[in-house]
Amino acid sequence: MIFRYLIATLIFSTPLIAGPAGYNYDESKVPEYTLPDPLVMENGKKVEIAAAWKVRRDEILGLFEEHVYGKAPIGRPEKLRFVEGEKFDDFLGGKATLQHVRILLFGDENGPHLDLLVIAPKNVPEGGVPAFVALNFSGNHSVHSDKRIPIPDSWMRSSSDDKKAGYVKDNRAQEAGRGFKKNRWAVEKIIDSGMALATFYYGDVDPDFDDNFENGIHAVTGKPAAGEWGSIGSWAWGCSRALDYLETNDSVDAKKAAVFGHSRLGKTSLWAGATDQRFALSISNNSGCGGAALSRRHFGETVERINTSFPHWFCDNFVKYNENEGELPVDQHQLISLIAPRPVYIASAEGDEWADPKGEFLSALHADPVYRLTGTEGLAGAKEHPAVNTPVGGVIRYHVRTGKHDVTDYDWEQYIKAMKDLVVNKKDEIRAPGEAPTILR
Ligand code: GTR
Repeated sequence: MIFRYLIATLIFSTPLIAGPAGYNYDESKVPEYTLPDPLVMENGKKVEIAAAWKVRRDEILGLFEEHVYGKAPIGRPEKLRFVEGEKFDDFLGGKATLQHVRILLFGDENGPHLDLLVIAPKNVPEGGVPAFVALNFSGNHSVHSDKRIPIPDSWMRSSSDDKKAGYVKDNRAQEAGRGFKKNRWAVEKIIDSGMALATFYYGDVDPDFDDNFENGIHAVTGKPAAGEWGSIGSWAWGCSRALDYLETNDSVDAKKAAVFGHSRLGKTSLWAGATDQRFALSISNNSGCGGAALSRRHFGETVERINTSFPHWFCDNFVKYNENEGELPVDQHQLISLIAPRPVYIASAEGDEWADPKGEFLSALHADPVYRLTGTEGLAGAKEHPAVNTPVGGVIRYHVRTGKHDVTDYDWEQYIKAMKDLVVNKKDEIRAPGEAPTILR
């Protein structure tokens, strides 16, 4: 009896932390740190007017390229070509269309390609509807069980559960995986809100394993130099190619496109929003270390751990900051600042300590001065990490929801609302402060 009591006490008194042991999950153990000021130039000069932000922005962008994500060695390939499949108009009981589009990255049918699944409302107004450009982890066919969605032929990573369930076999997606991630995709809510979803499998651009950059897009562009893109940089580049296509699609208003990703793909969506200013909104869901979370806080995942577990994600120079975050010339609040003054949404989950929810909020808070300087209301006065399920902010929005590392309907409801407020109705529209040019978007 006493023994049972002891066991129960042990189980229930040990905090349930979602993350590997041996890392810091204790707020009191966060080291003292000083963040680089996004509004102070490398030469020490303060950026005081919005017009000067562009110069500082270029500087910060260069630092992220050189030290964190790596510079993309190519932009839009000259021979980029789109092959549109049939557009079915009976999707979701006839209220939506479904179309498969192959983006031939270098125009060659046998060369690298990215398959985009475009789901749009059937009746679209002149000029098209706003769209979520979203990276997916497990293939377009995993997003919805419709049999017409092609199964990817690219290399696919798989968990032991995915293998057991037969979703992935020998690193190839299988028919059995049709729709197996649909709980993460609020397809019907998106359509009912008059918006489109354009999604692609990130592994089409670059396979997510340490292959010494021999496959995917790196096989074409060559082994990256120390300051050139890793996989995250290439996935973000893929988001831009998806947007290139959407600019040609009549159902979509490509000027109202949000880039969305979860976890490692949330790191990617922030980098995509930073590097491609055509994105009207950038959404990072539970992106954590190397995404929205401040590296210097040393809470949950660390730079050393991420570079060790995933050596292919960032550029080689990033390794210099393993256990050495204080020397980083930037921190992740400056990644958010690169998106200013365009809207950004950062979302955390309470049970996702590994991603450091508070550190994700603090990035938003420390990017706020840039959003204000560039004429927006930024976080709209929010100063403290908010209570769960209480979204805060203006053009910078943030929420921490209950639950674990995941994408839920609650998250999508907030993103759809942000899209309506910030992209469609421009409710939090940029005001014109004294000397600022009206719009820097
Ligand atoms: C984890 C990694 C995180 C996060 C996550 C994911 O293993 O440590 O940074 O990116 O994977 O992408 O699912």
